[in-house]
Amino acid sequence: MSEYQLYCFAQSGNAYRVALMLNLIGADWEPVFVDFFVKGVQRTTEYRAEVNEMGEAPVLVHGARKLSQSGVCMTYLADRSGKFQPQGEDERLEALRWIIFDNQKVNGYLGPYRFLRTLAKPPGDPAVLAFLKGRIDGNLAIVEKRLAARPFILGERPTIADLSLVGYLYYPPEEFGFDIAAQHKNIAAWLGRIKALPGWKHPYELMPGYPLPG
Ligand SMILES: N[C@@H](CCC(=O)N[C@@H](CS)C(=O)NCC(=O)O)C(=O)O
Repeated sequence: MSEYQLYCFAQSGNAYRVALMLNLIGADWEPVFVDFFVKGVQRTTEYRAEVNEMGEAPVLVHGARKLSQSGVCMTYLADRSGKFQPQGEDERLEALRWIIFDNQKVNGYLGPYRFLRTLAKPPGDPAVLAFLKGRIDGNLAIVEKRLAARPFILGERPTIADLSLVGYLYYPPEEFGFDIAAQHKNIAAWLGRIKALPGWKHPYELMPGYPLPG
């Protein structure tokens, strides 16, 4: 058995953060498929009792330890590997600030937007989609501005704050109905820098469950 197991599925940008980090740090890991769309395993009593009481993916398993919340999983991996780790109190707080902003307002809106637009059956209410799109545009503009002055979110080197913020950003533009990279040149360049890191893989290559069964 591999050292780490990650409960995940290909369409999950929340899980992708952790899968990508595991790959980038060269960890010995394997995915455990969460059948989110067909069986809805994350909603079962068993999953909530044995895997994650919050009913979510990702969950990172390391020996007897089970961690959820991608920000927590990445912090754990950064502390153990020394890679993508914010250095010192100021950087640690700054990374946490961007991870929370991301979870709530960047990928925290992008994930549900893409789900309601492209994956949910029936698709979401247009008024809800319009609300989310307004929030997404405003928050992507904040990230775009941040990246105008520095190559990575905290400065000169990539940290877990970057790996959090890229969560949904490599999925195909058709799934969102708009092209984030084409509309944000600093975000596009930053996505390119992260993509160039050794071990980078696309979410559909890294995690099981793509394509979805017809
Ligand atoms: N903030 C969490 C978000 C996790 C999350 O919402 N995961 C989704 C899958 S992408 C989920 O499992 N949702 C449960 C459900 O909708 O039933 C993280 O970063 O890990």
